[in-house]
Amino acid sequence: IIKSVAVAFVSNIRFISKCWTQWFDRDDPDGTGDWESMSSLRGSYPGQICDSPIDMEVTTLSNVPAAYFSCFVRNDMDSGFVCRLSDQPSYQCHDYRVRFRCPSNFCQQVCWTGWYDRDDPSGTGDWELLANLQTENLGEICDDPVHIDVVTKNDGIQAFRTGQFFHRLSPSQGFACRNEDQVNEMCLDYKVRFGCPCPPVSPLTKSLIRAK
Ligand SMILES: [Ca+2]
Ligand SMILES: [Ca+2]
Repeated sequence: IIKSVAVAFVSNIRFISKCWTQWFDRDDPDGTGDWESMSSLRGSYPGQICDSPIDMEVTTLSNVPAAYFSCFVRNDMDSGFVCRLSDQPSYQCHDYRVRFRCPSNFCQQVCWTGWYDRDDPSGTGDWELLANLQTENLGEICDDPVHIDVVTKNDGIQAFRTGQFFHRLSPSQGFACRNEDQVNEMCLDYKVRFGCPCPPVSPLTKSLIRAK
């Protein structure tokens, strides 16, 4: 009986998705707390979290599970994670990070393009729209990207960490920063890349990979 239970356990394990997102740490615990809520994460990392996560993991940046602590106003897969200073006896939160387990098809076959920087913010802003990039780089970017990554050109800082306001930021439209939307009326110079579904691997390529 023990053996059959063990076999059932092992065979179930195979069906548990290993598709974890990267760790997300979009906020620091200053201000009112550490806000890693689902809505803000989806805004900061468009396309990088599946629509219906099946698990969530929260740890401090030094890898201590959040379960070791308590008093979180949000801590579930629908809302994400929020630690409010005002809920803590010490009026302090650790700096937490969050990742999600997604259905396995979410992880399969995403291929990133190279980086693109077609514009400088000297005119009306920094325009890195998908349609322009597709036209100017024929055949290099798929029709319907599923992810977008935007960082500053010089320092590689994630766009959302700069504090600037963006006119467009999505895998389907690309990126645009308008100077008129900024406090100092000047966008930084950004570069973008897109995550596309990978082309299918032919049977010949598969057998070559296996032979290596
Ligand atoms: Ca954090
Ligand atoms: Ca640019």
